[in-house]
Amino acid sequence: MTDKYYVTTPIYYVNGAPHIGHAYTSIAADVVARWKRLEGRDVFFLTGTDEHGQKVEKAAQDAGLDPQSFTDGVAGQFRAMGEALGISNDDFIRTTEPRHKAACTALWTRLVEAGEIYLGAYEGWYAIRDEAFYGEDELITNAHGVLIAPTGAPVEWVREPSYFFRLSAWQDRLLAHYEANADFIGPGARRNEVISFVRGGLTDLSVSRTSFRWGVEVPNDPEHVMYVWLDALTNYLTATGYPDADAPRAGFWPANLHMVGKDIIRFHAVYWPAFLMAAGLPVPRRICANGWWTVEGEKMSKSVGNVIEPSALIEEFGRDAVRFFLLREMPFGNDGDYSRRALISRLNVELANDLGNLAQRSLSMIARNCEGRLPPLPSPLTDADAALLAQAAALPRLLAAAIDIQAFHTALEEAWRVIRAANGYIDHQAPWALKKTDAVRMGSVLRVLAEVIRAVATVLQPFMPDSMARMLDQLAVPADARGLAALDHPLVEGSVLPAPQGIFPRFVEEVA
Ligand code: ME8
Repeated sequence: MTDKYYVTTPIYYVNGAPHIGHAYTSIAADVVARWKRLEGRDVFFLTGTDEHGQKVEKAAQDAGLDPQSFTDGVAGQFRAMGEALGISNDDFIRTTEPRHKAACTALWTRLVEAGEIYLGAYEGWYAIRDEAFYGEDELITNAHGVLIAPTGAPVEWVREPSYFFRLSAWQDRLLAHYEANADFIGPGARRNEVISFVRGGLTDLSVSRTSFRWGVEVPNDPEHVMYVWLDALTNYLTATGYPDADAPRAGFWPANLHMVGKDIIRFHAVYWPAFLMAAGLPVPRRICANGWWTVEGEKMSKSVGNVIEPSALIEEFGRDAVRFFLLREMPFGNDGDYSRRALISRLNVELANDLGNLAQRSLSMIARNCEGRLPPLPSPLTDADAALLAQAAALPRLLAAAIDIQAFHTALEEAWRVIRAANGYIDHQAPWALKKTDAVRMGSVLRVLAEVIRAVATVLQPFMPDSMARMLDQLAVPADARGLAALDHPLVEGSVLPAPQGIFPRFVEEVA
């Protein structure tokens, strides 16, 4: 198996500012990227912005700006969101970059040469908000008797010359691919949804537009710009240097994982593999869709005025608390609700009480009673020592299995099972009492705890990079010994630990 691992986020539309929905998918992909690096894989992690199409063009017009200056501004906000959240992407792609236009042109040309694209005329419904075509049978009538998309987006009748991609010809090959690759789409509910959509029959897809200009020009026919989804999906190839087979990152294709929201699974699991197969290129290994966040029970929307901006949350609670909350609160794949109360409760109970106190209690006893030096491991281990150490040693395996199916909440539950067991162990062993009766055993208990905290902090680095780095600093773990493989070796007896400092303070809500 190659040690390369390529993971992506969706590229976000620059029609408006980032919110916690965008933050969520980026954090999830970031955890995967960081986890794979801990495993020692050669990771390429891509995020970026989707800057063409009618929706962005319209947003620029509304803002009174030309599309390029408008997208420059909003792309900057997405970049800043990533930095504020600690997203460890290796590249940030913008679809208005020359490298991307070159990749789109190359892919288009290849599809034309393969006979997969032909010129025709499109007549039908289009939703600018979704940048999607809908069949009449998919539309619904709203309370005012107006036809709208199944997503609720307004639709308009479009009639224009258009190039088509022979999607209908790929139906059987797509179904065969889903059948042969059970992990291609996750979670299971989304897989079933995609399979039944494809079984329902595919029609050829309109892949160019002539009624506006803000897009990548079709080669040899500049009246047309490419359909924004063909343009957007190609970003994943662009970043590997496509079409240059000798580009430094060419070896990262096919991607291991496209992390997306459930709203865009069809584009990724149907259109994208069809384009790739038609161009004779390998398809990604897996597409995993997250559910949707509502806010205090309501759909997040600008008109309701309940949009939660990641920057405001980070400022108030800190980036690691926000990362932890979003991944812990919502079983990945399901929908979830953001509420301030739930966030504060998880922060105080799971971070401050369970994990923060465990580290603070253990490390401050080492500081006070062991001259700040790491005591020796017990020899022999008691049953309680062995049981707790074994639980901690199983963490890398358990988390790897959960993260490979993007079950982030399960990964965190596994870690918390060990944290709670360690809190039970410390209460039961009562090292503060041993101090007077058996100082050697007290040291042994604290050392077992130090090993467990180190294992927990190591596996939680992808979720909470800053605070877990501080926790590992407090255990004097060298920077080059923070990968999963380092857990095979115990900490160094006698090492001098820096003075412990609380990592997760309790959050006290100010009463007005
Ligand atoms: O769809 N809850 O961009 P986009 C959870 N440009 N996730 C959410 C969310 C919410 N309330 N709102 C948004 C596009 N997301 C295209 C993608 S990829 C080649 C092109 C997340 O700005 C979720 O991942 O509308 C969703 O798929 C993505 O943001 C959509 O971002």
